[in-house]
Amino acid sequence: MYLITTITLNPSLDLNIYVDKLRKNQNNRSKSMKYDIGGKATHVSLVLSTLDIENKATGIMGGNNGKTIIKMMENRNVNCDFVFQEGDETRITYIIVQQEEEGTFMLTEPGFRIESKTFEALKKKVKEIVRKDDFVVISGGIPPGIDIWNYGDLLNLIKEIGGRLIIDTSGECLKEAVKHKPYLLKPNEVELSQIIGYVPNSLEEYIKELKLLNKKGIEIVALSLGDKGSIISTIDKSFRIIPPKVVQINDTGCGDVFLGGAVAMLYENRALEDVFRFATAISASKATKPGTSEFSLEDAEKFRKETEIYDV
Ligand code: TA6
Repeated sequence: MYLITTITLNPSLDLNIYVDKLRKNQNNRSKSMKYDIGGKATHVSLVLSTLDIENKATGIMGGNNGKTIIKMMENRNVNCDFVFQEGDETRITYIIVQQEEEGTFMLTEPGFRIESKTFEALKKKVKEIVRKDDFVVISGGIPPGIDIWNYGDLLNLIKEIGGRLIIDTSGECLKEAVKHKPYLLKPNEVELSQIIGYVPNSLEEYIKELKLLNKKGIEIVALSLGDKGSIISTIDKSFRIIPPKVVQINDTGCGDVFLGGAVAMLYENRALEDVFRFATAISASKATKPGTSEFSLEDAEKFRKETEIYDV
């Protein structure tokens, strides 16, 4: 059986700050604060490990923040094997969560500058871990010090080994990812418009563009429409998914947990509709939790039954 490797090039320690409502030019006294595991491919590993699906989480970490994230992940049974850059500190992302109304405010830092020897060490580690037919999930952007050529090199390396790329990214990285024909690509509407050069204004236009990506060799395109759900497209079929209505507490990490649910079900060779029904349900569960990496399999089972799917 193949393994699943998740790569987070620019992880983050998230600090969730809970306030009644964020008010400008006032002292917003937080009601509580909570550190949590920042998303991206780390969240995919959390979902896989929660489902007892073997996987390995790697990427680049630094300092006490990096050690804190790894300890939190290992406490949730994730097998971590990160490259450490001495003397630097993994960034913190500040997420202000309002309790009087829906919606969060996120403040991110760029992350520390990656030295070339660090990136070489990561590529060496990927060569050691990844085998032919393994799923390799790469989520998020690239930190300072890693340019788009380095990113392309990493994707090339994985394809040369025969790994199946699953990519969730944006901007220049997304354009580069398309060139490497990933097995699964998960853009949102803004990210899709970045690669096609315009904003589709009908479901038919979206389907046409997703099919063009399938024809370019991308097996599965999962277009995220946020809390409106998603459109899933392969060469043979496409369907629209409508998520259940939930009371949203903190939407941070929903996209990453969605991808984790999809990867888990793909690994178990489920039918495509079941793959993304579960992905939608576990993502909905994440939205109802106060942290950035929290979800519940029990809630996901309930939400799975409330998720609608129809062919388009
Ligand atoms: O996708 C959610 C999340 O990973 C948060 O947990 C927070 O770490 C943020 O995104 C980081 O975003 P960035 O685009 O800066 O990597």
